[in-house]
Amino acid sequence: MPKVYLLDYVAGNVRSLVNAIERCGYEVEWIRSPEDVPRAEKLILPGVGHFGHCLSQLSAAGFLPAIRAHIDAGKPFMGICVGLQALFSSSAEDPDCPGLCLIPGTLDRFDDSVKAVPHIGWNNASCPTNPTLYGLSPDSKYYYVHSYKYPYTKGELENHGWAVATGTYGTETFVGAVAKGNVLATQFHPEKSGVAGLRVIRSFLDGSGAKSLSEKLPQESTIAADLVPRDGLTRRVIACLDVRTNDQGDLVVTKGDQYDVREKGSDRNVRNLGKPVDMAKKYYEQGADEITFLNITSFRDCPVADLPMLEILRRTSETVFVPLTIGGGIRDTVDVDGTKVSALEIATMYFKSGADKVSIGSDAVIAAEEYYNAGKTLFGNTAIEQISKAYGNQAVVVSIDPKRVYVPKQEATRHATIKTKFSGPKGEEYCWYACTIKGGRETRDLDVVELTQAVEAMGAGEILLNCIDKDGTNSGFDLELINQVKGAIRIPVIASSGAGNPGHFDEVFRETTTDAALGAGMFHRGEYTVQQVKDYLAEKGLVVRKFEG
Ligand code: 1PR
Repeated sequence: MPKVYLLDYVAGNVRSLVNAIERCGYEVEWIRSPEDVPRAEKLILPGVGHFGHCLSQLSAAGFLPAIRAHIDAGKPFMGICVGLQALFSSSAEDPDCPGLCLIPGTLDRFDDSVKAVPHIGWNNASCPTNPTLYGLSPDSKYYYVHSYKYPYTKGELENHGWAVATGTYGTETFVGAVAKGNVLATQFHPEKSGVAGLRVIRSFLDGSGAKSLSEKLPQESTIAADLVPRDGLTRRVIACLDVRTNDQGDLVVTKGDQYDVREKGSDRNVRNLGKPVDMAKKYYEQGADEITFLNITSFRDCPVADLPMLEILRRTSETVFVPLTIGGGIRDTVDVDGTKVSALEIATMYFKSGADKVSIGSDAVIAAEEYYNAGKTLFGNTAIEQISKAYGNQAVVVSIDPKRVYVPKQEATRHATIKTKFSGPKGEEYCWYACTIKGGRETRDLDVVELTQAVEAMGAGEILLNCIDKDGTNSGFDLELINQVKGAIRIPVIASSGAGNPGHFDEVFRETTTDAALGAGMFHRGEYTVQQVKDYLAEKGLVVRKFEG
């Protein structure tokens, strides 16, 4: 098998990249010290997390001169995400830390005054001077997850010989990929961009991308006047699999009604809807933009390193090339032999097994309570802070399980209330949403506004917003809840709970500013496919990613 060399400089999630490279027929060899760089013919620099963290690790380990020498020697080089950002001179994310300075310019942060940041989801990488650059296609979408970007100015990079592909988020057009000579760099994650992304990796590995580039140098005159892609970020549709062991000891996908996952009959068996790995693959093939696994019971009767979800992730990430999130049990814990295991160590195991994001539930509620008790002080020791520092904010999702609490008037509670269209059992016109822990078993005196603002301050990158009242009811999302949370924070929100048909997805995207929507039961029961939901949204004029088989 031909080889490609991957630079190993920081703990990051590179498992999916390795899987994608192997899928393209290449073998990965790791470069662990600068002395090894010269033996690499093709070198990939995966970038995870924070610009300063990444560049200072590279610099401290002595990699920067070796990377420069590799590029100067004309050998193939590919940078991904922060690996693209590293090519620039600097970033506002860490102004004191210099980049490789191959491209003069400073990255800045997306404006979050009117849109969620990080920019998470599927967007364009369109190159008007060379539409099929490295296998890119103007009709395909690519998976991005980043808060900092290089703003695109027509002709600026092209005048220095770079071919540039762009995406547009809100009114901001940014550099999605650059290529020149032996160098390709993508802001998006090709390894998480389905078949469209695999095409880019393959064209780098087999050299066809660089060849087509040298045949077609960018000309400023050929840059289309209307560079802004027609549609930009798509509406994300996520399939969620709640996983637990059933009474026979098998790991199954289940689904509750308002979190009760047992059958209604007298035997009260855990509802078994299928096998996790098979179902994840099925949803990927139906066009799901992401897959979320929630381990809804702890598997604490086995050593942490043998957690069954690790194996599920390993197997899923071999065939599913969209982002994978894993939740459940991510907190400091004690292993069966008495060893303390931190939430960061558990997250690391999940990332190494193929997860792209971890989702934290109960532990986030406890951390938020402590944050308020300490007068909104951050100590840097929570799971959210530690994991987001090591892997970047985008890797940390907070999953919330709220329940409605009705009150007759706003003054009846200290919590953030809304006036609801659906009055309570005693005709109450107001409600607030109480956070729960342990899968809804325990309700806390903390509302969703308090929780989401606290975890945003700690460094969470996204909110998975469930709703116990709506879960499994097929009656549509709780639009009031979603609007309240969206009004409170800047990070993206995934609406969850209640989806029963494609119309509910259309409704939540139109009546709220949610960034993504998630369904479970309607997919598991085979009532609708993800593809049907997306077709419906497209018919209604919403932009979705089409699955490329
Ligand atoms: O607290 O960090 O260990 O995390 C536990 C995780 O497990 C949390 O994310 C919590 O939401 C989840 N969880 C715990 N118990 C249950 C349960 O159902 N008994 N599932 C549970 C939560 C909710 C959604 C569901 C949507 C959509 N499931 O993920 O998929 O509500 O369903 P629908 O479209 O069929 O309505 P920790």
